[in-house]
Formats: sequence, C-alpha cells, structure tokens
Amino acid sequence: MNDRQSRQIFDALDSFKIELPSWGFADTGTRFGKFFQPASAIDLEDKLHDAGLVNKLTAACPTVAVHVLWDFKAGVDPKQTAKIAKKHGVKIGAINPNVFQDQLYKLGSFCSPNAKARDLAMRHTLDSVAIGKAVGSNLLSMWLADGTNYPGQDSIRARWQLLVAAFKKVHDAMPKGMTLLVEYKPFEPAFYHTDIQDWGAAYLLAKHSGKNARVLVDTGHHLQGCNIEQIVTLLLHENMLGGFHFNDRKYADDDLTLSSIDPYAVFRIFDQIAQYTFDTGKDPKLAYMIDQSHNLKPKLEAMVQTVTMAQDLFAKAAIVDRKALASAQKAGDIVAGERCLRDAFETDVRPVVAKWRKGKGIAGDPIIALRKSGVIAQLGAERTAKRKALGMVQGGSYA
Ligand code: PSV
Ligand code: MN
Repeated sequence: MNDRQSRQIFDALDSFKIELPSWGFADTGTRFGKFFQPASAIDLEDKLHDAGLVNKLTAACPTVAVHVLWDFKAGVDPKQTAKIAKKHGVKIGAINPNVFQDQLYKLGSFCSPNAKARDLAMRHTLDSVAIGKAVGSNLLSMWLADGTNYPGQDSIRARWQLLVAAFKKVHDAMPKGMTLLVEYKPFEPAFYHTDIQDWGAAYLLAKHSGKNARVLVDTGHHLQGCNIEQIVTLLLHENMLGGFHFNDRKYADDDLTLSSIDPYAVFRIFDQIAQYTFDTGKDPKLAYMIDQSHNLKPKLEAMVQTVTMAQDLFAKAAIVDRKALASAQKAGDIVAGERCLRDAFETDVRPVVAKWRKGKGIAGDPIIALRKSGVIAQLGAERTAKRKALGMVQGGSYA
C-alpha cells in the first residue's frame, strides 16, 4: 500500500458515517422464535447507551435510527429522548413510523381499502414528522408492509393512487430540511404483490411526492441475482438516491450482518458511489444506515462487526485506480478493468484502517477492544437485575 492510497483511505473514513438502528440492540429474531441475550437492550435508554458505545468504539456512528412505535411512549416528550441521546454522545437520526403492526392494518396502511386504517397511518406518520422535528432529525424513513397475498385481492391501481396521494401529503407536511426516504421491498409480509415493490415504484413515488423525497435501498430487499450496484448508479445519476439500509442475506431478507455472505457485493456498491464522486466531483450526501436483526450473534459485537466491515469495504473502494480503470474501459480491456476492481478489493486495508482509528484515539480493532472491556458481561448482569426489578419476563416484541 502506498502513501497516496493510505491518504485516500483516511479521507474516505473521515467522510464515512453509518447510522445504527435502535432495534438492532433489542431482542429480535425470526418468526419461529428468539434467543434472548442477558445484555440486550430493554428500553430506549439502553439502546441509546449501546449505540453510544458502538460510536465510541468505531468513531463512525454519531446517529441512531428510531422506530416510533417501539421507541417512543405516549406522554413522553421526544425532546427528553434527544437529551438522553446527547448524554450518550449520539443524536437521533432517521425516524421510522410504524404502519404495519396494528390490527387495523390487516389489509394495508396507506393502501388499505379500509379508510380507518388509512387515517390511522396518516395520523401516526404526521405524529412521526412532529417527533422528528422535536428531536432535530432530518430524515423520515418510510417502509410499508402494504401489499396483497392473492391475485384479485385488491385493485393494484387503486392502491397506487391512494399511496401517491398519501405520500404527497406526508411530504408536504415535513419541515424544511427534512427528507422523505422511500424504501421498497419485493415480498414479505405480502407475498403476491407489494405496493412499493422495487426501485422503480419507489422512484415514481418519490418523484410524485415532491422535491425532498429520495429512494432508500435496503440491500436485503431484492430478488436473487439482482444487480444492486446498477440500481445505485442509476439512482445516483438521477439524483434520487437517499440512502441505504445495510445488511446481508443468503436467501431472502435475512438481515444478517453486513458482508457476512458476500463482501464483494458490498464492495461493488461502494465502488459505484466512489466512481460517481470521482466522475462528478460531487458528494452524494447519502444516509448510510444499518438495518440488521441478527438473531444469534451478541448484539453489540454484531453491530461493531458490521460497522468495521463497512469501513473496510468503503476503504477498499476508495483505492480503486480510477484512471487505470477508465483506460481499460476505453480500450475495451475487460480483464484489466476487472483487475482494477479486484486489486482494490483484495488489498488488506486493515492496518491502515487501524492506524486511522488510533489517530482518533480509539483501539485499532474495536471487536477486540469490546471483548477486552468485559462490558457485555457487565451489561448482562445489570440488565438481568433491571428486568427482575421491573418484574419483566424477557421477550415480547421488538420494542
Ligand atoms: C422491513 O423489512 C425493514 O427493512 C424496514 O426498514 C423496517 O423498518 C425494518 O426492516 C425493521 O423491521
Ligand atoms: Mn430496511
């Protein structure tokens, strides 16, 4: 690794921030069961504490995404939550309304044929906008579970019209500086059609909503074989990419830790972003967020692992020899072009990333630092006692 590459990596890491999901610290699992962890977060204060810890260990995670229904209690001033976040050295990031859990949403939320469900979804989302305003967040992240399970169940076209009107209303209710992120997903929990099926639907919906709406790419929300980096490139080119939900998958929306299955796929996404910046000289200002729901790994370790993997892969993308790549592409030299990517991908960037960390006053390997600290065992003991004192049975929902 030469000095120029080290500098490129340092610059890339300085610019790279990745948001933590509050729900990634709580007991989550599959629909077949959960395996509880003594150190899992019990409430929002715990989640913010854990996020603060991950930020301290990695120097890369200053914000925390929240899920309104799971994290905010009626009657509690959201400003208090912002204060707790500050105490732990983080800020509240994307606000995620929850329009999928209530019984009223059986047939959908904004797309439901039931007007009461649509009204509830709108009220909750507008309340979420107000929460965002109160905590100083500039992102409203919308994912809907809306869809149908059987052909003929409902009118796809009528649902789309309801959706467009609702998102426009939400968009127009947002304060200045807030961005509406539109997340798509081709299946689950709806298994025949989902109302925001793919990036095309999300793009159209964002366009119809207004100028402050963008598409959110969750890496687990694609059909097998989909070329995600191409979607990323097209959206970047059209100035319609808002951000990411990072996780990895083998089969469906598995929500595994990032790059555990396919690091090269994540690298190729970062490569396209670096290429965009190289070509245009513009910072695309993307919201990089983690959305994982690991069932078995210890919550804190899994989160730190994802952050460090993201940093390594982002660093690798920063050292692609873009001039050599352009020459190879111009000459139609396919092998040389691919080698430009592989050379960067196969470079061991870890010593430089560790040096960058030490320059920030943190340990070179955050996982080892976390293990040595004994904090997971300590939190396990504290939270077991806390559950006992509260008379809580471990489990329940994601909240
Ligand atoms: C849905 O699968 C999703 O990706 C959405 O982003 C939700 O907000 C999140 O997972 C948490 O369940
Ligand atoms: Mn997601």
